[in-house]
Amino acid sequence: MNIDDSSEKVSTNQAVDHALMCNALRVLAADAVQQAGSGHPGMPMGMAEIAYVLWKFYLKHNPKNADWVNRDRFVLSNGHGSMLLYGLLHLTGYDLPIEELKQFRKLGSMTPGHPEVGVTPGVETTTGPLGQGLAHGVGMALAEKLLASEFNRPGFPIIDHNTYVFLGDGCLMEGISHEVCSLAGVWGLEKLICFYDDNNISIDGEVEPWFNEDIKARFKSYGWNVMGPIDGHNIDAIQQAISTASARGSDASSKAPTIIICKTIIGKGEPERQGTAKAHGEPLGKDGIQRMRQKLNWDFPPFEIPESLKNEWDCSEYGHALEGGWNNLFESYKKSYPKLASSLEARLKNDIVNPKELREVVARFCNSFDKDSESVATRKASQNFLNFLGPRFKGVLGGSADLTGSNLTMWHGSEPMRKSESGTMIGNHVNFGVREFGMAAICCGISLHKGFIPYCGTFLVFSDYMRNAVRLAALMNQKVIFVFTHDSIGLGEDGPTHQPVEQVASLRLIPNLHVWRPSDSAEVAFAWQAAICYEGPSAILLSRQKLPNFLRNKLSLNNISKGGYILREARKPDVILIGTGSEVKLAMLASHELKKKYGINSRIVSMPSTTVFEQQKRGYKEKVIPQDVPKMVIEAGVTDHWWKYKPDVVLGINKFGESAPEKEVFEAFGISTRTIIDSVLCLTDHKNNFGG
Ligand SMILES: Cc1ncc(C[n+]2csc(CCOP(=O)(O)OP(=O)(O)O)c2C)c(N)n1
Ligand SMILES: [Mg+2]
Repeated sequence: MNIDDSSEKVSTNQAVDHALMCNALRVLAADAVQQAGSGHPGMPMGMAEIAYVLWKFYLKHNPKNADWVNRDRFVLSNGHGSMLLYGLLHLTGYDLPIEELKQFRKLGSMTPGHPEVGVTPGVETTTGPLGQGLAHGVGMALAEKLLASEFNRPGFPIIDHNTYVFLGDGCLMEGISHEVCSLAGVWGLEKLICFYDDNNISIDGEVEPWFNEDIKARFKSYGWNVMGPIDGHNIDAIQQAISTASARGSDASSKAPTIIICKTIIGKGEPERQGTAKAHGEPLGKDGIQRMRQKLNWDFPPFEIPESLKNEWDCSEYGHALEGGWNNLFESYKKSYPKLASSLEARLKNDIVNPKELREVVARFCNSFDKDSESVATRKASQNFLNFLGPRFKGVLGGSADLTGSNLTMWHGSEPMRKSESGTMIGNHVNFGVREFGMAAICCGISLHKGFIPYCGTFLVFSDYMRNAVRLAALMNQKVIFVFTHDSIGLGEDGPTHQPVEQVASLRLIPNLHVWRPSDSAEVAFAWQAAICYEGPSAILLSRQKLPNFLRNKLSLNNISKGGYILREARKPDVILIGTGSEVKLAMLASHELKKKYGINSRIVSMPSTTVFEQQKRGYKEKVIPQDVPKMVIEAGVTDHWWKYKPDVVLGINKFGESAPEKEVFEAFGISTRTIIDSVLCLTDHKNNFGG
């Protein structure tokens, strides 16, 4: 093996039997899949050499402190090969005992079918949905570059790490890989180093008939540094490639991410299945396991790794020294730049927005506009709020998928994020281009890295494009704020392709995701506050059209954060009108008329977040929506979601919209004060009494 002196970590121990080291990974994976009765042995067996060289000789990490802030990030985007990662974590000394590998894919184990962040120490992100791990990697590399640009000082490369991604054919077939690799190219993320497992196989067989593009040319056109193809089983070739790639990574002027194309044989080591789709996703079987042991000359029983090999694999001491060196550097940085150091420390703990200060910002904002007079679209109210929020808190990082002027995600201090001449990154608002899915997944990666609260915008109807990334953010409990504007048929003339009807309800189906649909400026501010304080992801749904601001007393103002509250009380209500977003205005208008013309008392419940309302105490919920009073819900979307509140009427839209000006579309669908009044009259039997 050709050892590069510049690498601190490369062992000069020529006596190490590299084949044995790699086979330890291979066999662990095959045995664990065999024991589990399901799983994917092919990828770990095919990428064993690449994984070995990277983890043993290059990856900067400390197994005894998986959260060390300046560690290199490792992402297994082809997450079906989870056993490769578990093997690596176990062997290098993470808190992942062999018993856990024996429990692969079992309930409650630390080794779930696909890697899950928060379950296994050392797993940086949840992968399995192909292509998204790569996007998380891009987000992590972007976060690294932004933090380095903000906090590093001459002689103090405090934030300075690589992001390594393993990916397969499947990841590159997925459209999201195009979105995010294009961005990584223009951003010049030189510390992003990807390994493409070019094994010519996916589940359906040899990939030529469905995946035949020129990957080299594709990545060159993105502006990447493309290396290979190399023999992905040749230790020297892999080592040389990583040396070159990481040397470029430490030179900001190279300004290009790297992809190393590695020709590999899936399932290498099992002579009958290797190189075929049969190796991809099923246990090798008793015979296959035996054939593998014979072929690899591996005489040890399942889950037994010889002590000498284990010692050679262990990176604990190396990691301890590495982090120690960094700690010393950080101590002197602290002395030279105490303010920067403490702000960086807070940022990396995700202590980005102080809740008390945030409450003050919300209060100041709520005092800044004239209630009951102004008419402002909630998307504009959101921008107004960001103008209060932005200057107070660094680390809130915005962006939009080419709809900045519509989503109003920029505030007066926003600077478009750009790569500077010297290769550093400037700015705090990201132009993601028309790449909704990539944007959402990149934001998830930024959040996983730590240091920022990312928020990103597009039209609500396109939330479907990014849905699985929103789902992963929810699964991982990452604080990403999705700003979805143009939240109903109220967007008007753009018509049914752009008018969301099922999206509000369908977002509410995602566990952990807090969905907010505010009705006016105050609710917008409280939605932002809630989203920033909530540890998981939130979606804030905003109107294109102008809406009035409502008067509130202090109690109802504070109750906004409960997700649903009494906005207008009526003594002994005859009916309760429940509305969200732009439809609260209609409920208010109807309520006035019901009282004036028919003497009907109506209570208005504004429900900006059903998700959050449902988490409130039973007593509170029953007080706001008692069972024994007739109820009507008004929301310009599909109605299914609402029946669980046992309303008498749900006024909504169970078909696609129409292209016409806002007011006409609302009228055409009967989302109007007239319909509300008529329904209430029927509901309360006033129709007969009043002859209506
Ligand atoms: C988005 C998504 N679609 C489908 C799958 C199911 N799936 C898992 S692995 C795989 C094939 C991937 O091929 P490749 O990346 O080449 O993996 P290899 O067989 O080489 O290990 C598929 C379709 C998935 N995990 N994610
Ligand atoms: Mg493949």
